[in-house]
Amino acid sequence: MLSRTSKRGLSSFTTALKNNALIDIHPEVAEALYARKPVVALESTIITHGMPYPVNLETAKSVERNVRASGSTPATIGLIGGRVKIGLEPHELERLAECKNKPVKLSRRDIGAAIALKRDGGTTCSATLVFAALADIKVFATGGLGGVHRAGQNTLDISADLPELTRCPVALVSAGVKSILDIGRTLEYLETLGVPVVTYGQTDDFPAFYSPKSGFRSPWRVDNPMDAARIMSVQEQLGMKNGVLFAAPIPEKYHAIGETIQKAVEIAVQEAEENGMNKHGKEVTPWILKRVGQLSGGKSLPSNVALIENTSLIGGQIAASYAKLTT
Ligand code: PSU
Ligand code: MN
Repeated sequence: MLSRTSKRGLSSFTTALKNNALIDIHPEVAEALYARKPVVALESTIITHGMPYPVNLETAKSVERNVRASGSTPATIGLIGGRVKIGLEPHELERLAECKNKPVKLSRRDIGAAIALKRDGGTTCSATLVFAALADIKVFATGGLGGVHRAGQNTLDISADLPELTRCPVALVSAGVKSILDIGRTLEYLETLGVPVVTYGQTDDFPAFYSPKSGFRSPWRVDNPMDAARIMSVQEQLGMKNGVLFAAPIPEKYHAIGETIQKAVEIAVQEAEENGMNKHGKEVTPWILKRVGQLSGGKSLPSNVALIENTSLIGGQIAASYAKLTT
């Protein structure tokens, strides 16, 4: 892993990135990293597979704006024609959002093949964590982390996002995990992996994406960006290689509608089981998300947008606090 912790590390880090045959780091992002300014990674599966066009494009732009508003530099990560992009140009963001070149959904296992075969791709949380860690980006904001699917103890459908958090020293800010998943088992599995789970806000509950409460308690809670940054800094000082999950509940305005959406979630999950959708690997999550959108009469989309706008703001604040703490 490249590190910017020493002067020597700093120069070898930028040289290695500049000379990397596979990765294009956006000049604005490279400059911020070199100057040790705060940077927030953003994923792109939510653009290619998580939301319909053009809401996906508008949301990708608004989360970048929120990161900037909090004093950090956004780095949306994705694959364009087999090149890893850390920071996307507007035309690249559009290309992914319009799905012009049939972008694939990329988790860690897909990275080598998709680059070799020159594909476009949306990076899931797992692949985004891989590239954020490579570039020494400390914070990553998204909507929902993947998790253990319902009946995952039988199907073994457990998102690659979870083990990735053991390998990448990155703070992932999400609105928890979706109630399409088995939230209790997801938290158990994160405990087994040794990944800290911290609710960000005024509650002990672990949030459930569309709603602020899952009924499961988070082991830890912070309510300001500096405390979050301190947790990251302690782990770094101890040489720990794992990340942290900060779970920020959806804004209050969307709490009531969360209950309606939950009914759509239950129906969608049931349908997925009945038609065997729950056995089709990486298509499961996009299929259920789309179905929840249809069943809720489009009500789930504004909630999805709002919660990621919220996590991007918080992610930007945590990154800014971390930079203050460590420079
Ligand atoms: N949650 C959302 N929208 C999404 C995803 C999760 O609300 O688009 C994406 C994220 O990129 C996450 C991935 O990493 O789904 C998890 O997919 P799977 O369950 O196949 O691991
Ligand atoms: Mn899966």
